[in-house]
Amino acid sequence: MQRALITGITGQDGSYLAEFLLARGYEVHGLKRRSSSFNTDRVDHLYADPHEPSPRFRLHYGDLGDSSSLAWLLAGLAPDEIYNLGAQSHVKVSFDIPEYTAEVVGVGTVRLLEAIRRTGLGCRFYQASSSEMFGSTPPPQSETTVFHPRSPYACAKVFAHQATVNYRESYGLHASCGILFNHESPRRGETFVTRKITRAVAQIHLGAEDKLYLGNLEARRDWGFAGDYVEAMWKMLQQEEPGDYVIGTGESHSVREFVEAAFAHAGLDWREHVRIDPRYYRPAEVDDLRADASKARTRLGWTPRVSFGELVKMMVDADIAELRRKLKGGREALGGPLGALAADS
Ligand code: NAP
Ligand code: F7E
Repeated sequence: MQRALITGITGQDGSYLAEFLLARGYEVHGLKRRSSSFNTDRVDHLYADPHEPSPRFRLHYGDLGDSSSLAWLLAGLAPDEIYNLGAQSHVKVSFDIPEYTAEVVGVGTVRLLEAIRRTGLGCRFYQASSSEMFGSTPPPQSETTVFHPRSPYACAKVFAHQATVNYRESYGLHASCGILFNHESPRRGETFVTRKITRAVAQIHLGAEDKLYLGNLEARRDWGFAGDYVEAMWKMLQQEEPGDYVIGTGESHSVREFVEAAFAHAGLDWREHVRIDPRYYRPAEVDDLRADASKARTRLGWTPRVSFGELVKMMVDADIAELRRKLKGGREALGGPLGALAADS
């Protein structure tokens, strides 16, 4: 049985990847941070009783800021594949906490690579690189496009990316970087723009809210479905030779187009509800991202399945269904107005 370790297993991608690997017969281990409140919502459905003789899904406390926990875990588990998805992944927040972001995203990756090297594991390694690394370089962006990062998050991802390439070249590690463009789902964090929009649409549709405050509506992103993208991560590690791959749909849309489509799907006119609040502007913006994923298509045989329109509908429908359930359950639906909830991101 193949054994995988996933950092960031409690995040959006970690949860889809864990499901994907379990379905392929893997034993899946995940790194989980200590938190004063529950942070395992996205993987609770995968929980296996640790008292069972050989549970195929296990979580372990650890942190990308803590080298010894990483080395100890690797030595004890000896995984065949490691997926490094853990990160402070919010671009706007990285301007507020740049040092922490660099520590977790950048140095955290080196900690993991160094733990692999020093324990002498012959495992395969996946690094979650990002289209944010391209920053202001115009589209389409491919594996050979120059990086021009525009945020502390993107700078840290460039460092982690280059460190991964360096460990591959220096020590022969089977290490691959997936340069993934934005990917979303009903499990997307609530302060990323797509989910912020679809949650607001659900609230407005069901009469729980009236306004949505957003920042720059003109930015363009290549949005795909997270469930499709975790398959590409796995495919990279099944190749005989490691390498770097751009993953995206090849189609870009503005934030405004996403807003229009989401409100229209719920029968609403977005102009009546959306307001601009400059607090959501970033010190430096990434204007236009669109993937040239031809290498992934030809070498990995990977193509996305879910279209932009299907993604918007999937997310709006899921948020409406979730809010209906909460309202029906008689619980406090959201704990405050949307503007307060989404405060600074
Ligand atoms: P996400 O939902 O924000 O999940 C991030 C994960 O990292 C969570 O499990 C989080 O734990 C964990 N984490 C944060 N700080 C940590 C630390 N100090 N030590 C260990 N774990 C830590 O992100 P995602 O959307 O799934 O993205 C997965 C990875 O792909 C990230 O590296 C992200 O930067 C990268 N990426 C994402 C996209 C995208 O569009 N989604 C595109 C390109 C690259 P908690 O649950 O406890 O917070
Ligand atoms: O912003 C604009 C904002 O926060 C998208 C992360 O997963 O993808 C993600 O980073 C765009 C930006 O994602 C609001 O200015 C307008 O232009 O959803 P986002 P991101 O910054 O693209 C990359 C690939 C990653 O690697 C990251 O980890 O939307 N925007 N108004 C807004 N954005 C937010 N969050 N909130 C707004 O109110």
